[in-house]
Amino acid sequence: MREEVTSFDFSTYLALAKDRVELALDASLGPEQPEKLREAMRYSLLAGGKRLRPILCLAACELTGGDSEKAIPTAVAIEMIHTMSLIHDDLPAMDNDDLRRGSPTNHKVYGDAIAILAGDALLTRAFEMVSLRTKGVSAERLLRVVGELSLVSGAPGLVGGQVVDLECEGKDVDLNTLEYIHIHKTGALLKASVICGAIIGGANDELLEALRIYAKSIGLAFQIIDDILDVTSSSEVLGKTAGKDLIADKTTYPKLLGLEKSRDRANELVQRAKKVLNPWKENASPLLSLADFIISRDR
Ligand code: GRG
Repeated sequence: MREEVTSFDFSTYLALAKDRVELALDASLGPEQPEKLREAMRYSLLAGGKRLRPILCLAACELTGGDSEKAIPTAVAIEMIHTMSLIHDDLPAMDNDDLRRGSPTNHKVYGDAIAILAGDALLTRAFEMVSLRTKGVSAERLLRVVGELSLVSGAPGLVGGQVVDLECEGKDVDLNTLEYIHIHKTGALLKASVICGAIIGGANDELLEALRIYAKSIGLAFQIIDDILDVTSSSEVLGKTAGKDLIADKTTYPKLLGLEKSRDRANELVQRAKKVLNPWKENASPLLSLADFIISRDR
């Protein structure tokens, strides 16, 4: 008898998932008025990007055996929160950058005031996506998702991480503080992406706990690689200004540990993330490959 060989084709999975997310993002913005606000929201939301967070959300929902179509509005919401955080992060009062996703930053095109308001509108639209535009998911699960997204967006998540990051510029920062910044500023939304997808799919407590460890580990690994790419890559490849951490005098993993040890740390975290999903490995190929992608990516 011939043994059936099933291998998971990650690049096809990634390309299909990305197309699915792009279509949903495009459909998510209606005829917002005034026109300028609508343009500014679309400009950044549809500017490309890896779409890693919504893809993680859909993959986590699939792992639970849930219908990932029901997680699409949440996946879009998460990309909206991510995009608004990039718009605000690039403002002159924050990181002051003029290149994002290979194009001029939102405020460079629309001005600071509209960029701030486009970010605000994307953030609030995210909560509309989950609460009003999701079909076939219980109110109890949606409320849990709204709770996760509220926490991750605010002081206990991105905002808190950003404040500590800004306060630490030009100062000596130890590894604990650096991890605090990374976990809040970057890791939290990656983690919420996985957890929200799993909640929509109906994950039990055991799987949710494993996914929390998986997501926390890949979230930190993601930012370590981001720090490394800032030093080793170019603005053309990254689509954002390379070497920015050095210019802004920020503490990074490579600065504290060196490149090799930073890579080792990211590798360890990804191995840990994959190990915790062992009991579900039959159905976890997308999440396992996404963990590998996070450290092998070049942008
Ligand atoms: C959410 C209310 C609210 C406020 C935002 C400005 C701010 C507060 C936080 C900054 C968060 C930030 C920009 C963190 C950096 C995260 C990061 C590494 C972004 C790059 O992610 P990629 O590589 O980008 O996934 P693409 O373009 O591929 O989506």
